[in-house]
Amino acid sequence: MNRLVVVSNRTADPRKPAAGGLAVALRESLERTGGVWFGWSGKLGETVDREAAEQSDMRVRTTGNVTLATFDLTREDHDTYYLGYSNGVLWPVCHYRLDLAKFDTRFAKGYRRVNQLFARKLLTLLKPDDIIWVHDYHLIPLAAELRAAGCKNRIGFFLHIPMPPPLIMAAIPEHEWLMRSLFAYDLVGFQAQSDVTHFSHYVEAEAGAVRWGPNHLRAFDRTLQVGAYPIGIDVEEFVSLAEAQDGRDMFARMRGEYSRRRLLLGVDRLDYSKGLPQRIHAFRQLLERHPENRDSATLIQIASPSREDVGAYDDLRREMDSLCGAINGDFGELDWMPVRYIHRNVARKRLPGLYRAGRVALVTPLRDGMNLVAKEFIAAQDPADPGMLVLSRFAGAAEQLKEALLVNPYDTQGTAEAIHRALTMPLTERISRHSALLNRVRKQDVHWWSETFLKALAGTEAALPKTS
Ligand code: ADQ
Repeated sequence: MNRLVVVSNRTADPRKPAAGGLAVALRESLERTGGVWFGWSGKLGETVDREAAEQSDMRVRTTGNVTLATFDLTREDHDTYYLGYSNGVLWPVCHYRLDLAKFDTRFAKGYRRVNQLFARKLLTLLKPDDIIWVHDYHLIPLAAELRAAGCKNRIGFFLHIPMPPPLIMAAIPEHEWLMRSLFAYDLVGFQAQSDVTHFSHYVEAEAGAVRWGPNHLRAFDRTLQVGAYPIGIDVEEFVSLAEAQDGRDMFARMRGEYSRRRLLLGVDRLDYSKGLPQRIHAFRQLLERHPENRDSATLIQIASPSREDVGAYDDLRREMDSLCGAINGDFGELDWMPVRYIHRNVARKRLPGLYRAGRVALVTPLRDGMNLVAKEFIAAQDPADPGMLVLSRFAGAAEQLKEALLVNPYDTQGTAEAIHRALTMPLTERISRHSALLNRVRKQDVHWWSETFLKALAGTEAALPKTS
């Protein structure tokens, strides 16, 4: 059995409860194959001397059957590769926010340099028949760097964020290099079919790629397998969290506190891609257009702090403070505040209980690779009296979750009407929509996701069309 080597910007100990869905998904394959998870430690090395930093040892820790290997970055590498290029160029552009992108050749250089560093360090750990799975936008050129150093292993890549349409991608000065780099992988997975389409259109238009059977593209003298592998959640883990003491306590507290009112929920990282100001505007319209919801509906918006050292996030924080303050000032009563805005993280064990107390979830990003909150909300509901999901059509999850109320978050009035419909939806309709949604969330869970991707990666050569 080939050993699995996972590479991502940050690693997580898969045995720790707070490790999150990705770690849970990969745990099984890592344990089964005695695998390695390799990435940045999250720490900045003391030294300012890059050469010394490069030679500094990796931290390699093996627990059970799984090895975690991490290394530190220098401050400059962190500022250019992580803050500058990954989160200041790729994140905004992939979320269609060219206005927020900061194109700077220093960032591009740092991004390439750190990918080369990842490659050099990773090569010291690799065995010839390891299967390598690289994650996300921080590491697009990693396989190309590995190949340049002679690596022949099978390498797959999964992009957790959206692939933008060709003309948006083309705004990145290094777009051609980035997209060409993807052809060094054997399999490239995206969240949604629309991402696959954008990528195919890009390489067809910009690189003269030809389609090679249903799942292959040929360009730059290589044949690449591509596909949509929508990431899911660990439904069983989520249900057991909902049933555990913390989950039940949270549910009882919320139901007690809001017994007279219907609860609307928003749970996000405070990120401009999540459409938070637009959501507050839509909720305001709801109160204006349907005053019967005043005093009877409360929106709890949790927005966990995120990337606070990237400038665009400061503006968003200020905007949210001001919008929530204004709506509470204009509509609030002595015993009712329309919005409870909480700029903090909520412990993972409390989320299911909170979701279950919600009558409506507002998952309305302007653009999102997938959005796992939508799936977590569905998994946490009581099937006999489920809450309703209002979901942006621009979230990757919308391709799968058709029975949610799909909205265009830029359309404030339309979103307000959908929220009203969700709040007033009859029980029978809620039950039938929820049961269809839950089926799909269960079937295509996070285990399905990792197994399907890894199976396709293992079979990439056999899957090559005969004509190639
Ligand atoms: P994120 O943009 O971080 O991830 P998302 O999928 O919404 O987005 O959430 C990831 C996890 O964070 C979920 O498990 C959720 O419960 C948790 N979370 C979010 N807000 C929280 C809060 N305020 N408090 C506590 N926990 C919170 C990227 C892409 C997504 C894609 C994921 C996985 O942007 O589109 O779904 O990766 O591929």
